[in-house]
Amino acid sequence: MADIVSYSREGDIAYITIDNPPVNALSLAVRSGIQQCVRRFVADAEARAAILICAGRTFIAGADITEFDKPRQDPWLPEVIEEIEASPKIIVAAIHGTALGGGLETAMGCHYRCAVPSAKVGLPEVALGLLPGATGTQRLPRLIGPQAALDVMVSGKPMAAKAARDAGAVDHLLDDENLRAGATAYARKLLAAGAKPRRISEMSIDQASVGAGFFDDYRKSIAREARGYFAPGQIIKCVEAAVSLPYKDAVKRENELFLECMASSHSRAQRHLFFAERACAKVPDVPADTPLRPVKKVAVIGGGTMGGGIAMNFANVGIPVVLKEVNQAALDRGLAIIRGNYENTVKKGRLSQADFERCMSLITGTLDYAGVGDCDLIVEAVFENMALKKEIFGELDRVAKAGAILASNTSTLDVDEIARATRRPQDVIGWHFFAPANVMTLLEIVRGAATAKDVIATSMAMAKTIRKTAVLVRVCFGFVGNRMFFPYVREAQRMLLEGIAPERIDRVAHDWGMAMGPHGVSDLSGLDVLDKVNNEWKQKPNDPAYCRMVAKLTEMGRYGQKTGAGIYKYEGRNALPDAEVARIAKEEATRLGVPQIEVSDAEIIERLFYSMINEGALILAEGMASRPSDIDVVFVHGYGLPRYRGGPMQYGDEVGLKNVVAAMAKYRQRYGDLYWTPAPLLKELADKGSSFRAWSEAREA
Ligand code: 3H9
Repeated sequence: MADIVSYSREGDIAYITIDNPPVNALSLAVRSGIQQCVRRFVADAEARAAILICAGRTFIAGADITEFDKPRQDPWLPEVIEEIEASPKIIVAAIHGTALGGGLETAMGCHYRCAVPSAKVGLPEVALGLLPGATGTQRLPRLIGPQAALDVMVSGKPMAAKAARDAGAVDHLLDDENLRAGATAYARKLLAAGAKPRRISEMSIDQASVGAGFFDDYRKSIAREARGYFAPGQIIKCVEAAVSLPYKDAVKRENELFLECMASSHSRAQRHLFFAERACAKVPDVPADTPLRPVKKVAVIGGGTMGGGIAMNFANVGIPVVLKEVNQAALDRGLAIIRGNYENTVKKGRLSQADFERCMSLITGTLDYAGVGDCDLIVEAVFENMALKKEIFGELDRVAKAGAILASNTSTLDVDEIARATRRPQDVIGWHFFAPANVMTLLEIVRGAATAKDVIATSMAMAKTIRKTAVLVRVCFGFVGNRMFFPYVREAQRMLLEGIAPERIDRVAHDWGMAMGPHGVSDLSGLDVLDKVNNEWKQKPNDPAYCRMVAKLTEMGRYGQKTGAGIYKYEGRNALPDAEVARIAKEEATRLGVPQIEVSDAEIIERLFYSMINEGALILAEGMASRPSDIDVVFVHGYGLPRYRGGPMQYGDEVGLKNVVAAMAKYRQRYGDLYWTPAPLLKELADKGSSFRAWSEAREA
């Protein structure tokens, strides 16, 4: 096997080549390899310059994230970078692919940086709840100025090579993609010009740009986006240290702040999600090399808000879509909504006029089922009614070409029953989009009992094509997301009856990190919709108080935001507490014998989330989701859970399953067995002092 880091020389140019697929992450072997090669270069009298270059698809993509949960092993990256920089002979970083995190930090330890035009550089540590802890927070502000460096580090967004060169993060943009030849020519040019090692740590920082109040203003400017997150504030502190302390002291400070990030629950959660989002693309019993069915043309049945949003996803990536509606007026309305959505995006400057026209030209309409006969994928997106869906699938069975994938955008219904309306259940699958379908990143893909493996593989691949994060689940009422969301809403509803103000429940959930509290979300989705779902649920809990206020307010025509009143009353989109709702809740509570109680904020969180976690444990034991981390991806992408919580199952692990079960015991005593009996898997793991993660790792091993 070739060395992970190797040293070679051609004439007076040495090459330090890293070859650690897939992304040249800075594992221990890479760090020591670089260190040894740098020492060899320094000692090599024939070598006048070295080029640090990577094999494979990319320059170093950062520290090896898999090592973060293990004890630290030396040489630690900052030491290696210091050694690179200390070299008395010049070292040039040759960048292709993505130089990210520790990768860019390593490149900034080099004396010069060149990049091919397609390369990108960035410091995305913030997305992992971390900061660039290998001197990145000290070097980048010296190279491109404090403000620009903060923007790069706080957003985590990579810069394209040209922008990086213009900003000063990269010194030289190569003419073409020929990395080795270009970097060699650049190194020779530097030598010819008598270039000396240029050490960023010795550069001064642009103090003038950092006036009084600069950092406070910066904090304010990111407050909304960074709400609840730990790392952005730490990054700002690092840059404050960069401008106010000598380099060495500031590096020490960076290290302290980095270790605080590393030890935070936020970083554990965000690192968990990094791997969770990659794991969910892998289906245990569907091999990665399963041949895919070609998807060149798509049909969407139903041009309502959901159908329109779904159609946009395909048009956005250049796939022609036929929208099928029942009459011309409905079709015109559907196409007008799509046009309006695109026009808004153009107005906001996020879509060019040409792209708008291209997208619109890809979407056509039809009133006849025959119009979808040549489509490779047909997504039904009519409202949630089994009889209607079965009728449509019967039609599709008649008109769709052989091998077409027939997908239902159902949020709760039995995909197997829908499949039975056709003579090709192997081609039928659920594609559960989340509203607004052109914006939300989650796609729950529901495999039926008979769904063919290549239909699953093609669906997962198509999800990626239309830039969705797909999670594969099995058939049960509400699938994974909604099934776990029901207990959350159930508890929020119960608390309403118990006399707890909805705005307080929502505030506590929001402070915990939810994009919106349960009552606000219920009003947004529509109480009538929730009520309909409850009524369709064959195994609805036998409890007259279950979601009583949803039913009551629906009866009163208070459907939520769309009718200007629901749990809240609305002035535009502004939700206002409504004394009338409090009165009705009290009246219903009296009728149902629900006592009025006081609860702590901690209880609100426990009841909302532990009920959800318990349902998750049932789902895992039943095999409805493949992994706890898949469930976490569903909630972060589809239900507004903050990334820094990592999802409900990760949150359970973080709290400790023992503590979850202990809290549930309290509520079981108060409310009885119906809702608060711990799922056998949850109890078993809690008793063993184990976690969902450990359970999952043992199963995958
Ligand atoms: C850091 O650098 C800290 C320092 O500041 C301080 C240290 C003291 N480590 O995404 P893909 C795996 S923090 C380990 O599917 P793509 C990934 O899990 C780091 N593994 O490919 C996957 O494995 P599998 C800062 C990693 O082409 C495989 O590689 N850097 C790492 O769509 C392919 O990945 C970052 O945050 C890693 N660093 O995208 C960059 N990176 O095949 C993180 C990837 O088994 N990485 N893997 O599922 C990325 O953003 C993308 O992976 C990248 C490629 C853009 C590079």
